[in-house]
Amino acid sequence: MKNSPASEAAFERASKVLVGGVNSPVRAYSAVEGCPRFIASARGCKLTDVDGREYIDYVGGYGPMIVGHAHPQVVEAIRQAAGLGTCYGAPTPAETELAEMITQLVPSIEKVRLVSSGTGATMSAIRLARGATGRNKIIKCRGCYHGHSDALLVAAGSGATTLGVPSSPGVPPGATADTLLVPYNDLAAVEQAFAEFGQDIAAMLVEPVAGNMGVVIPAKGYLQGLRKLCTQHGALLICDEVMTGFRVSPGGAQQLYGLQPDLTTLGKVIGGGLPVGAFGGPAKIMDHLAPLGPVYQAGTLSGNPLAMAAGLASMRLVRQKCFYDDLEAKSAQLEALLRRAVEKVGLTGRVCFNRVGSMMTLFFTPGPVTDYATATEANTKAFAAFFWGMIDRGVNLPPSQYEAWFVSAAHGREDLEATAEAAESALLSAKGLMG
Ligand code: KE4
Repeated sequence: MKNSPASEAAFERASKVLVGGVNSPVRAYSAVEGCPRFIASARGCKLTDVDGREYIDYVGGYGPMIVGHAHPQVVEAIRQAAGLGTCYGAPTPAETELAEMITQLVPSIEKVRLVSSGTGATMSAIRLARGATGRNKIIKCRGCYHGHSDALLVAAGSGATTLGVPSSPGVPPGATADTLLVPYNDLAAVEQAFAEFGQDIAAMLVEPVAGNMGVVIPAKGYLQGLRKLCTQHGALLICDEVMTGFRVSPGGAQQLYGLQPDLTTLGKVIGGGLPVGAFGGPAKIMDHLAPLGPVYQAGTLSGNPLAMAAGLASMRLVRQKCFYDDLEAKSAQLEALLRRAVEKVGLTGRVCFNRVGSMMTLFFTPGPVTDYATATEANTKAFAAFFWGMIDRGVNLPPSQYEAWFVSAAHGREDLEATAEAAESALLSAKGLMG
């Protein structure tokens, strides 16, 4: 592990006034033990840290940066919007434009409510589902992460699993008493939940492609099975597409898998890197929301003009012809190069690779990884050695086995080849820890 004096100094200073030196736990590098790299700037697929070191980036802000960092059209859109004012506390045409774009791309969404984070989107969607159905219980999957609202911070993935607190202190039992947990990809468990609580289940919330225990792919028929069970029991199916929305296809995972959810949550890509979230669905459900209906939801920065400008600029770029075909080609090439690196170091059959579109995870376990239980069998020490091997060779991965890597439109062939070359050496360091 190379030393990084400027990051170390920045981390020491930050740790005096920011809890853990960060504003989101996964950034603290707890799972890989070491000093987080403090970033000075980013452009395209590259980050530059405060020590002046450059990295090929696969964190992508944890999903938003699908067009690449500091894209000129996104930067210009933000610059222009900033000159017109940054927050009015009043509606603007830009919010309508982004909502119209979302409804055009996601046929299951007739009306939208914009918010400022994915957590805000999922928390509000759950409240809406409860208000619209008059029921209390919700079902979520172990290992899926839907943000940090109380009712959903139980058996949560992402940073919660990374830090070993999938169910956080400070969440009173009453807040999760109505949250039913099932394994991902297990339809029988969902059937059982409905058999026991059918008439009181308001919704099932699911990541259509799980990205917060590492990438876990829905088994054939799983999502359609959830749809059928929810319909059968009068519950709403909520697809949490905060990560997969406009990431895995032009219409998100629901387009990829031909799914018609009742509600969808969005975030990340639709904000172009600025704070945003959204939830949407048919008017007959959405109109239960204030000011039309009694279900309250609000936000000072909802539909913020700068976030709208960045989101619209990004969404215009992803709607360009061949955007997703090109991204798929790059992602498939990276997978092939990494599989070859795994083979070269003699780790075939000892690691496994899950990918959907431009989100992927290399698991340090033979696999297959199909749910939280199999994901958490991974050798996290081997992952940490791999992580540091990659950082030292100029490749920035999420600092946790339980996160997705993201390819952007800005990654070029030479970046992918350099990544695979770095991986070959980094895998050798990991191999020594795999028994
Ligand atoms: P935010 O509140 O972090 O904007 O979104 C919460 C959320 C909701 N739903 C899904 C499917 C998500 O992936 C997320 C957030 N993703 C994590 C990355 N695994 C955010 C990174 C972080 O916590 O710093």
